[in-house]
Amino acid sequence: MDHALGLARRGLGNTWPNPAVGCVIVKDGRVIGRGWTQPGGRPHAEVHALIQAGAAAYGATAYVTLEPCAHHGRTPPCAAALVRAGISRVVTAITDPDPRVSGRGIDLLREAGIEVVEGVRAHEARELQRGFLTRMTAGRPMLTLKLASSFDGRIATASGDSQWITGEAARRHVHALRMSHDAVMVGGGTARADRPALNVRGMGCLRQPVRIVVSAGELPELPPEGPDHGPLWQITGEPGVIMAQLGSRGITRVFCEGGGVLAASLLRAGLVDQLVGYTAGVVLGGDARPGFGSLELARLADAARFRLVETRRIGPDVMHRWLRD
Ligand code: AOF
Ligand code: ZN
Repeated sequence: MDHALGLARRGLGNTWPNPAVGCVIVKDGRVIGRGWTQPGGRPHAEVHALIQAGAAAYGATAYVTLEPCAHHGRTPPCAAALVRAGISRVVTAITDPDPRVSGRGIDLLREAGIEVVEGVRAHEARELQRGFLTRMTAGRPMLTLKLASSFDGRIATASGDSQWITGEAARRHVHALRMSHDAVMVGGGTARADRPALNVRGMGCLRQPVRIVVSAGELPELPPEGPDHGPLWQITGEPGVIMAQLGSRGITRVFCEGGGVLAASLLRAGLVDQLVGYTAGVVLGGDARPGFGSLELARLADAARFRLVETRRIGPDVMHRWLRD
C-alpha cells in the first residue's frame, strides 16, 4: 500500500476532477503491475495497472489507495475490471465517498467472491486524497496557503522590495508544490503588483494548474492559456462562495500564494487546510510588509491552530508544513 500511495502521489495536480489513486498488483511476492490515475482523470489507476499485469493478474492481489469504482462512466467500473481479470484479493485504504460508489465497489468485489481487506494505511490515504475527499464531503477543494517570508514573517521591505527573500532551492520547491495542486490562486493586488506567471516551469508538468485571480477589478495582461499556462479564471465574491464554485468546477486542490488580504479572509472563513511556510534567515522589521492582513483576533483562543507534519531544510531556508485536522 505504501508503494501504491507513492504511485498515487504522481497524479496529484493533474487528475482533477478525479482523485489521484494508486494501484499495485502483486503475485507470488512480486509486483506485476503498477498504475496511477492518468492526467485528466482517466484511465483510472486499476485499469492502468491491470494492462501492465496482463494475464498474470489471475489469482493476484491488488492494493488500491481508494475503493475501486462501481459506476459506469466513460468505461466500465474498475471493480468489474478487477473481477474480470481474475484478481483474488483486493486491499484498499479508504472507501470512495462519491455517491455513485460509496461502498458499492467493495460489495461488487465481495459478491464476485474476491477477498477484500479494508482500511490499510487509511490515515495516509486520507491525507493524500484529501482534496478529493473534501470536494466530495464539503463541496469545496482543499486549500493550501503558502508563505515565503523573513524570520519575522515579512514578505517585502516597506518600499516593496521582495526579490528574493528565500533562495532558489525553496523557489523550486514552490514550483513542485504548484504542480501537485489543480489550481494556483492569488488576489487582485498581487496579480497587479507582481504580474505572476502562475505556471510550473522546468519540471515536466503534465497539466498546468488553473490560474485563479480573485478580483473584481481590472487585471494586467497575463499570458494566454497554452501548453505552458493553465486556464485563467478571474473570480470574485466571498471566500466560501468562491471555494464552492471551484469545487463544482471540479477543482480538488488549490494552492494560494497570497496576497495578505486574500490569505487573511480565507483563514477567517476557516477554509485553510494546509499551511506551507518557507522561512529565510533574514529580519526585515516592523516597517516591512507582513504576509497577512489583519485577522482582528481578540483572543488567542480564536486563532486557528495547525498541526506540524513536516519540516525540512531547503538550501539556506527552512520549510515547514502544517495541517488543519
Ligand atoms: C478508481 N480509480 O483511479 C479513480 C477513481 O468520471 P469517471 O467515470 O472517470 O469517474 C470518476 C470517479 O471515479 C471519481 O469521482 C471517483 O469516485 C472515482 N475515481 N476510482 O477506482 C481511480 N480516479
Ligand atoms: Zn475506476
